[in-house]
Amino acid sequence: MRLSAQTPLPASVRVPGYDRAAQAPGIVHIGIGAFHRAHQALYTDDAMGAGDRDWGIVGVSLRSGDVAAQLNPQGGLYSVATRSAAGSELRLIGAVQKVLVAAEDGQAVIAAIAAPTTHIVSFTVTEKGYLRGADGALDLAAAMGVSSLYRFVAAGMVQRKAAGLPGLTLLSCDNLANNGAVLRRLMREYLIAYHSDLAAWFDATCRCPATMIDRIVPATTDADRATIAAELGVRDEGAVVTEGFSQWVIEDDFAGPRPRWEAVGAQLVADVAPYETAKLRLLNGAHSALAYIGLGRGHAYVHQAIADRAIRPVIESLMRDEAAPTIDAAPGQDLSVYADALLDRFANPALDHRLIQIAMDGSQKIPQRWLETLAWHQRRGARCPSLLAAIDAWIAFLRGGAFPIDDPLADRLREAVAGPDAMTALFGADGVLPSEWRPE
Ligand code: CS2
Repeated sequence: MRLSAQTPLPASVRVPGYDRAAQAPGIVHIGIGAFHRAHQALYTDDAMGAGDRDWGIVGVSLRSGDVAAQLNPQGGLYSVATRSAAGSELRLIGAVQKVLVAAEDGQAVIAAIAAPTTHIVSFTVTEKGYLRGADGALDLAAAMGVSSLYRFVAAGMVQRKAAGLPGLTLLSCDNLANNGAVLRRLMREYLIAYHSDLAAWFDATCRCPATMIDRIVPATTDADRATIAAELGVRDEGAVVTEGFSQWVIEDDFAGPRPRWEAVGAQLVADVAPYETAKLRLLNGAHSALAYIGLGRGHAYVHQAIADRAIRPVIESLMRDEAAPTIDAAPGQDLSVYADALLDRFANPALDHRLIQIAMDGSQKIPQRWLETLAWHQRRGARCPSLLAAIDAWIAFLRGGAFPIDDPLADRLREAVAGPDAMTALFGADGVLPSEWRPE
């Protein structure tokens, strides 16, 4: 039997505390993977549980029909399993109403963005989904392609403007530095190239707040689905598995109404930068180092790599000695306590977070995770031995042939590491990832 609104569930499973059928869709979310389902959708579910109305989510997959096939037959319902050493907890999320596949039904996506009830379009499309070229500017050719978020958002905005509807809040929930400002700039570049008549309307009516989003959500496995089916008593093809920890810091700059996410644990602040930078350089920086160093030493999971006595001190020093000093902490933000908490989260034995999943798309992740820290220290005449060890491990990973290289720049990376000076070919002025940091 398959999960649906009609299936009886064990009393231990928490269910949505509001009338799902009575909610209008208020959010269109592009890139509805496991992360969105375990994070933003859960906060929105909580907000509706606390009394907010009409914040149903229309999920969009740009290309793959997988999530639509998982969720639509279940009326959008799915469960989130929270796992820690202390035990596991299961709850049902009702915020997602349906999932559209842009490659199959682009008109429905555009109509959802243009709907008068929609106020927010949010994104988890991963770093590469923003379609930036090597210089950081929008890759205009790619942005005309089939998996371009910009095409759909712009087409929805054309209809909104024509109908005299208000502008939108475009909410990036990806691990980019200054994700709000980056999305605003790229969206403008797209409009100026292809819909110049919309640019002024976009500037005047739309907002792109920055966010820091944090929750470790490994890809769901068949084994996870089987365990959850045993707990639920029915099959849930859309189930996600995550840790207990969750954090969401959002710049309070919206074009119109929004859910009261601050009433259910999110932090609405004036400046997200200190949180975002700390998260990218400590958490994500350590994650990528764990991935490449860990895989090189034969580990499969994050909890195994952090338990390795040859790796743990490198990760500790990467976070405490190299990344933390580069951050201007916000009042009350204690980076030493943050690093302690991260070490515990990495060690979570109940979560099998695959290193190979984190190793994906290194070219898109490494600049904001490692290179900004390296540049900061280089300007002060200092070196970062732990980050340099991580870079060596990345180069060994790219050279090794033991794992497939899943990266939009895979060919250029392979070519760069085949030569005698991989460092310069990767990071030099004409390298694959030119940065302010220069290898010495
Ligand atoms: C990870 C992130 O896959 C990765 O690159 O570093 O997905 C990480 O788990 C999240 O950002 C945690 O919030």
